[in-house]
Amino acid sequence: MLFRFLKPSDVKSSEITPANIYHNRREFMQDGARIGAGIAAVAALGLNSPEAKAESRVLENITHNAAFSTEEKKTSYRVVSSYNNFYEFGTKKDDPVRNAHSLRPRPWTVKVDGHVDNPGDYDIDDLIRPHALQERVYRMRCVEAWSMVIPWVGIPLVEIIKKLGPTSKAKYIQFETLVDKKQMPGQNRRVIHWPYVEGLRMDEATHPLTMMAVGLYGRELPNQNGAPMRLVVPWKYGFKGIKSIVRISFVEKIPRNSWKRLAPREYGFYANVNPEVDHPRWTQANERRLGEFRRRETLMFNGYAEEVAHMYSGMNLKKNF
Ligand SMILES: Nc1nc2c(c(=O)[nH]1)N[C@H]1C(S)=C(S)[C@@H](COP(=O)(O)O)O[C@H]1N2
Ligand SMILES: [Mo]
Repeated sequence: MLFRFLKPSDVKSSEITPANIYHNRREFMQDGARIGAGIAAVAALGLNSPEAKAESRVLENITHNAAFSTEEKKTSYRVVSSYNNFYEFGTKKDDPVRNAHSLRPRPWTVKVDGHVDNPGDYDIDDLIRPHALQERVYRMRCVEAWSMVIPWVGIPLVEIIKKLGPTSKAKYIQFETLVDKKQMPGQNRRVIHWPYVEGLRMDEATHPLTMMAVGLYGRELPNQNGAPMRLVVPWKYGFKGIKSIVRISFVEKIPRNSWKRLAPREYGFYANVNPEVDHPRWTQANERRLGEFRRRETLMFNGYAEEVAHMYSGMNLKKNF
């Protein structure tokens, strides 16, 4: 039993099962039996820290969107919240869960600028609250060839875009993460250029699958998953899903996203999941779903080809990787 740190008596079932939506208790609390040893060790380490035990707040009035959800087995909450990439808190997978307690997700202001009718400084609650929260279970695929299935809570990004009103000059949307060395100690090291920057072409940003997430498993986002709001684009590699967003800019030119800026031969702007285009240092043809042993074949556009392939027709995806 690898998860001996978390005893069932530590958490009452009424606290871990969101009252408003159904989640299988086994998915939420799944023990280490089916999880590979390395991952289990990381997850156990994470859960042994006090902050990992403090569950985030339950979100009210969430509608489960079955039409946009996979029915594949969800990755357990403990793995989703303890095996993370979030370089602002360190470069190891278990750094974010151990260090992200210093992030303060409220109050939280988002600056909106560029080619847009309604620029300004928005309180996160004014951006999100007018819209109905949805739960969508998405397959997520990291560029490092591991994958998860995550029940996100959020709103379609297009709802925010409609409210902000981009002008015809806006061809791309660009996002930035908070820069604050006190809250994000990993920013004391220049492992990547701060702020973390990501972006989407406007048709990708307004695609109905693209979400601004504020929660997972029926609760507010744990800090290590990008509280209080982060992007979710399920047909792209995970690095497009920028966390803890403080700025949204509507721009004419293609954004200079962080990973492409750091290593342009290895990471592109589009970052569409594509089993036919390998990373220079490893294959992208298959992946390890966290919690499973046998590797899976990676699907074109992470299995969302029917919904998104039309946006890239006529584009050379080997060149535009
Ligand atoms: N600001 C910021 N956003 C980020 C990252 C990061 O280091 N900093 N890592 C990205 C990568 S590589 C991945 S795979 C996903 C991981 O999201 P998760 O930890 O919620 O699963 O976040 C992405 N968003
Ligand atoms: Mo990633």
